[in-house]
Amino acid sequence: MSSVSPSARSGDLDARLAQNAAAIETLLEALLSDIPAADEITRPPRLLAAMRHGVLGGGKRLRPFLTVETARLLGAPVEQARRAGAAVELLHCYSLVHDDLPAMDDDDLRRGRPTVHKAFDEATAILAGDALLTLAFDVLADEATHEAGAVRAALVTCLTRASGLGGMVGGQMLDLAAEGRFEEARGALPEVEIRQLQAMKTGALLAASVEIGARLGGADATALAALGRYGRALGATFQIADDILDVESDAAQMGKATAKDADKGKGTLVGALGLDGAKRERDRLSAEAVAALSGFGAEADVLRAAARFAAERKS
Ligand code: GRG
Repeated sequence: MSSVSPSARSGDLDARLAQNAAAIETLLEALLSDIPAADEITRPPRLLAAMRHGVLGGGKRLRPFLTVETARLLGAPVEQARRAGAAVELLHCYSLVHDDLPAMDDDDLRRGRPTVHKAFDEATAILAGDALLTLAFDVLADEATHEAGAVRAALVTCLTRASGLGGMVGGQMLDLAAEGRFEEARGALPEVEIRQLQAMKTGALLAASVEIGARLGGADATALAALGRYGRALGATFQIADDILDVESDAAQMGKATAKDADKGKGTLVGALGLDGAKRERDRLSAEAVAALSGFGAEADVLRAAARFAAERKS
């Protein structure tokens, strides 16, 4: 099995993102083929088509990029790193499919295309999300992702904790509550609660993308702690950049509706800190992510560049 080249540098971040995205696309395509996996009975064509619509042909693939590049830093085999990255991307795509549903954000556009419930129907979109979620754990639990059962179990636990009750799904629940869905609107959330909500809803999965790469590469406790700090700061950077883009960008640029947060009275750090304050905080968090990597050499430059990309991204 080949290792990912340790010679990558940050200057070519765009090229590295594109190269990683292409490799992940090929793998996702294979995982979503119409040939049933061992022990599956059949793959219903409409469900599979909806899953493929929700996953293939779009997205920055930032999460698998983080997994693969963190694993590369620690010398893990690239085939294993890509499988783990694909699992995270499948889970991310499930969250987008469900987030777009009428009962959630009710969006018609995602990645510049009709959302899954628009292209198919609501029941199919719910099931497509469910099946993407379970497929993500199927991929992590497979021996092809790592030969050691204990490592595979650690990857599964990491993704579960990041994406479930006390992570992304919990964060989504807090977000819906902040919109005043379940009680009378209660005014703007305090900044500390906004930060916690965002750490759960968006930050946890980005941090887990890094941690999964680190665990796959056999990181020791010191490296795990540093990469944990990096992942959490990068996740917070990414979300505050999203809040800023929601205000400053348009739907054509983002491939999804914008200006929705303020419309719904959602608590965002732009609301709490003002636009200029939010930009300063975004840049501070991005610098914090870079600083967390001080114990690594030039081979971590691509991760440093990813933290800057999270702050500076335009879509
Ligand atoms: C419905 C369980 C459930 C969870 C929803 C992820 C999420 C939680 C909602 C998405 C809403 C949203 C726009 C959050 C802001 C940050 C974010 C996750 C943006 C989308 O991620 P990108 O920019 O998307 O990486 P691509 O399309 O590039 O993969």
